[in-house]
Amino acid sequence: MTFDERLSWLKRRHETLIERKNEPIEGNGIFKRYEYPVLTGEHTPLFWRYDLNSGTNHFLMERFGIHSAFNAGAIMLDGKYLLAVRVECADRKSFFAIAESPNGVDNFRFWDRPVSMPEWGEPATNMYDMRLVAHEDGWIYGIFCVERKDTSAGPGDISAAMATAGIARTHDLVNWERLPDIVSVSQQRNVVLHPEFVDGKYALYTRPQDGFIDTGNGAGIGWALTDDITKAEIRHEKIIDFRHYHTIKELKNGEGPAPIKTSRGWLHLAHGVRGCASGLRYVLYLYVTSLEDPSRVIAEPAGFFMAPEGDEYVGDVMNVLFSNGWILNDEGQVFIYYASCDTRLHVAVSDVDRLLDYCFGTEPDGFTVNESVKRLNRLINRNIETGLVEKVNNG
Ligand code: M1P
Repeated sequence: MTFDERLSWLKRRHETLIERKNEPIEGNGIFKRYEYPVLTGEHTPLFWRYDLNSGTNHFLMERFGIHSAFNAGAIMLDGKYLLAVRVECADRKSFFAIAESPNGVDNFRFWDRPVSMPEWGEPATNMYDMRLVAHEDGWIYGIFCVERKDTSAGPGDISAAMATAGIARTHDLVNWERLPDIVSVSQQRNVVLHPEFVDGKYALYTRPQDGFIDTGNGAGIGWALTDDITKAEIRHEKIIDFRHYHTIKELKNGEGPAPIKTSRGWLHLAHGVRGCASGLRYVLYLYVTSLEDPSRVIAEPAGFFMAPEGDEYVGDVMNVLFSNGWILNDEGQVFIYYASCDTRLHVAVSDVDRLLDYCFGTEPDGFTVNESVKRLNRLINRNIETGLVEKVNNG
């Protein structure tokens, strides 16, 4: 292929990928997955990856490797579905880039430039998993994990790292004002800002962890209030959603996007992690907290809401679903942006009524096998008593 032929081929392939229509797949009645991922590394603009000048790149080869696009914060602005995507380069660093779509399920196109996030303190080695929140104070906040080398580790330990919650605010997702990293005695990842003031303070969902990977004594998703977001501190942290033995969140859990306010409570999406022979398994779950006290859990259905399926099992970090973004549109539809295996981003669509019905209509975990069987029998009994089992069996 000549340079020009190859360029046309690349352009055609890229446009076909971006304009590909995405169709819903009928499922469990709680949400609908979509046929294709909404974003992958290949969705990034060609001019990010290729030097398009035949004089300096006569093979038209990639000059900047982009590997994946996943874990995205999400927000609706001016009728557009916007994602603050974690884009990972071939060099393992990830940066944020905004992608927009007119309908939330396909045609996601990256803005021309990645986010230039101002530094605060020691430059970050890596940044990821931004939670976008339109706060009632009028700003849009992004809270994200800032990873830096742990310089206190021994000389041979080159993997030791520290996780801190970075925070920045914006009105347009282009110009960002970086605020001081959130002060906390423990390391923090998966920190999320509650969209409203609580007792006149900013409220944060936290995830205390003793180490960079292990949560150690960190017992679950925490809650902390802070007076001033321009120098936010996690001082008194109470755990609101606990890890628990032999559940989907035995090893760790973490808040997903900021919760959605509904008539029956704050609707939360989170991830739970357990260990198994093949490593860690990340799944998504929902819970609801009280409108009067957003730190009080009032519903938590047993088990996972979403777990990897089919191709979603495979990728850089196997057996992982992770979400840090969802969008509620004016019609009450909820667009859940979830990533599989730290590799690509998907969407599942549901609505508030359905998600609440799932949360309040699904019994909680009883923590023993007998309780699970009793729960199943209660459902079977209801179906038998209403004559519906016979009806279904006899067509
Ligand atoms: O690799 C799976 C996920 O691991 C981390 O999440 P957590 O802190 O809850 O373990 C994050 O690095 C996340 O980005 C990643 O998807």
